[in-house]
Amino acid sequence: MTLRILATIAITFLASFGTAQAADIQIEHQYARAASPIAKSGAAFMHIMNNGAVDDRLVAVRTDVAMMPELHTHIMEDGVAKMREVEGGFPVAAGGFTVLERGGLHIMLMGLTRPLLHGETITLTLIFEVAGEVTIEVPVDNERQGNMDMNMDQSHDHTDMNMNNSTMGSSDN
Ligand SMILES: [Cu+2]
Repeated sequence: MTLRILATIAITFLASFGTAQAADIQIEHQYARAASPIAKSGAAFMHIMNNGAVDDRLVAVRTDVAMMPELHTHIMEDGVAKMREVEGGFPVAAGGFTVLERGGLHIMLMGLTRPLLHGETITLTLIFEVAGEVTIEVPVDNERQGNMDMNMDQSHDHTDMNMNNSTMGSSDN
């Protein structure tokens, strides 16, 4: 009897691995911006929630507004803030979330095919290792101040700016 229950649990557990899908990924607070109308690149920021039972990873982005979307982070090198492409993408833990924000992880829209005009909406297709493709609409907000979204968001508790905490456990709700 006990074995039978264990087997059932095991099968359910294994099945949950195979069924991770786009529905498990939830995007909130997304916006994009460009420093100026003639900027050759822009960036997109958002909160990525993983409601699934499997750790996932944002591995690539596709969009018609940029020829080379890249996954970037900021690092300090000799006291100078620099951007760097993140090999392997951004992890999003099962039941957790990852914050893309100014000064931290972000989607860099390299080689803009057109200006990012304030108030318009662009489309990004986020490609996850497990969940597959998630296509989202992203408003262009060129007036938003850096990290202001931290204050506007009462639903999550991420007041710590430290990048090591950009991927946290299930502390949100
Ligand atoms: Cu960048």
